[in-house]
Amino acid sequence: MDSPIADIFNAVLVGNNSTIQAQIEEAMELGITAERILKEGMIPAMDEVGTRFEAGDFFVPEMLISARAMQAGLDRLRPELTDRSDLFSGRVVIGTVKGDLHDIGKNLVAVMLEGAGFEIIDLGFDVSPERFSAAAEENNANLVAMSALLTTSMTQMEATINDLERRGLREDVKIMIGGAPVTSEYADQIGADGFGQDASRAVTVARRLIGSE
Ligand code: B1M
Repeated sequence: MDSPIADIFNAVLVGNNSTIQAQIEEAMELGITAERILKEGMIPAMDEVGTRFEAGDFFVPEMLISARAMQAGLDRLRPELTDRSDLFSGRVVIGTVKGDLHDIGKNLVAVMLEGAGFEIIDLGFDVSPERFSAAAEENNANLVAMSALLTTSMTQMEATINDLERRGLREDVKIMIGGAPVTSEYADQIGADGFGQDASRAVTVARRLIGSE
C-alpha cells in the first residue's frame, strides 16, 4: 500500500476525523485518484473495523468514530466523484431500510449515481416501506434503491416491494437492492429488478435497469 493511502486507512480505522480531509487532499496532490483512495484506503479500513468488532476488539463507539471519519472523507471526495452534472440519467429514490442505521455504503452509492448523472432523492437511513413508496410517487422516480447491512433488516426490502405493489406503483419503478448481506439470489427471491454488488456496479445496474446505457 502507498504510504499516503496507508495513512488514510489508519485515519479511518482510528477515526481521525480532524485530519482525514487534509490527508485526502495531500494524496490527491500526489496524483492518487479519488477511486484509489476509496477502494484501497477507506473501504478496506471499514472492513477492518468490522473484523475487529467481530473479534471483540472494537465496540459500537469505535465503529461510530470510524464511521464519522469515513463520512468526512467521503464528503471531501464527493466533488471528485460527481463532476458530471451535464447528463441526466434518471431519478433515483435511495435510502437504507427500516431498522438499519448503516448509511455509509448507501451514501457512497448515492455519490456514484450522482456522478453518473442520476438525480438523487436521498431519504437517509431507517426508511420505512411507506416512506419509500410515498417518495417514489411524489418524485416520479425511475428507480428505488434500497441498502441494508443487517441480516435482520433485509426483510424490509421485500416489505417495501410489497408496499409499492399494494399502492399500484410497482410497474412504474425499477428496484435495485444492495448491501453486504444482500445477494443476487435474494434480489430474485423478493422480486427486485437488480442487485448492486458495490457502488460502481450499482451504477452499471441502474443504467441497465432504466435504459440509459
Ligand atoms: Co454495524 N454491523 N452494527 N455499525 N457495522 C456491521 C454491518 C457488521 C457486519 C459488523 C460485524 O459484525 N462484522 C454487523 C452486521 C451483522 C449482520 O447482520 N450480518 C453489524 C452490527 C451487528 C451492528 C449492530 C447490531 C451492533 C450493536 O449494536 N450491537 C448495530 C446495529 C444498528 C442498526 O443499524 N440498527 C450496528 C451499528 C453500527 C454503527 C451505527 C456504529 C456504524 C454505522 C454508522 C453509519 O453507517 N453511519 C456501524 C458500522 C460502521 C459497521 C461496519 C464496521 C462498517 C459498515 C460500513 O460502513 N462499511 C460493518 C462491518 C463491515 O461492513 N465490514 C458493520 C463500508 C461501506 C462502504 O460498505 O456499507 O457494505 P457497505 O457498502 C458497500 C456495498 O455493500 C454496496 O456498496 C458499498 C460500496 O461498495 N452497497 C450497495 C451498500 N448499499 C448498497 C445499495 C445498492 C448497491 C450496493 O443499491 C441500492
